[in-house]
Amino acid sequence: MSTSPITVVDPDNIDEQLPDLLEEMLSGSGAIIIKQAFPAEVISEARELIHRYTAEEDDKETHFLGASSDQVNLQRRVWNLLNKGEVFEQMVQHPLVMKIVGAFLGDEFIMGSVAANRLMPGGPGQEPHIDYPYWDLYKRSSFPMKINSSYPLNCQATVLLDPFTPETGATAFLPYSQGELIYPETDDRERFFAEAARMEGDPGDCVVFNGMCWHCAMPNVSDQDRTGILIEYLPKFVTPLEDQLSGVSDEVVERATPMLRQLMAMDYPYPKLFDEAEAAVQIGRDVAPC
Ligand SMILES: O=C(O)CCC(=O)C(=O)O
Ligand SMILES: [Fe+2]
Repeated sequence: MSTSPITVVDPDNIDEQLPDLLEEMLSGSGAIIIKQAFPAEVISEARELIHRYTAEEDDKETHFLGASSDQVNLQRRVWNLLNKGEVFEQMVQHPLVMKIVGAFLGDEFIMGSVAANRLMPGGPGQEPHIDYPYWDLYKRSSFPMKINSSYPLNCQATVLLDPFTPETGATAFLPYSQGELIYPETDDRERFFAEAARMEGDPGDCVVFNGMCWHCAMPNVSDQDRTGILIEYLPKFVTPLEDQLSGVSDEVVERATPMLRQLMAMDYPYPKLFDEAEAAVQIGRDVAPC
């Protein structure tokens, strides 16, 4: 019997299971998994592209590696994936993930970032952390008073391109830690590493989790790669992390589905120059929906 605390999504029973999945992410272990969300061809195409980009591109900005900044070449990032292969346009719109995230963050949710994290053999782990928009919550005074975990402003999806095992550096997370909404202190790390569970899985699996949950990539002590596609979903009103509107080519924009347009926040109107807008009533309960 598996001892993994991660609830497995049942695609055939999603409507009935959805309330439990949402509760699990908000107040339970913090993570759920869709087994074999993507077929082998999709995974191998994505993997080839990430290998090509990590070979061709210079080292990129990364984060949570303060203690190992001399090893960024062993934890390689590829950013702005919407512009780096049609396969990623499909990957960010998985119907089951859209359904879960839409219920978790509100159905006009957007995507803040889609990037790869390729952990090479010997690559270092990260510091335990929480994700954007909470990722610098250690600067507590820069956040609103009484900010708390009662509703989510982030939902992460990690698509596994390689086996995620304790040896390859499967993401570690501390079940239930999302409840407090605290950026882990240095003193919390010992407890974190002693009690953390791992997001283990096979290529093609997709782990969906609450970014308020303490987590981190772990050292890759194996002799194989460990690449994950990290997708960050946000409610409609949170500023995206990556500037997709500038970073994505016209070609991608032109073929974007309505879902992809929503994810890229293309039709989100704010900030807006109201002085230049049509003199019409746009907002209010009595305005007919457009
Ligand atoms: O690659 C991983 O295992 C996790 C990466 C992560 O949590 C992050 O970069 O925010
Ligand atoms: Fe993270």
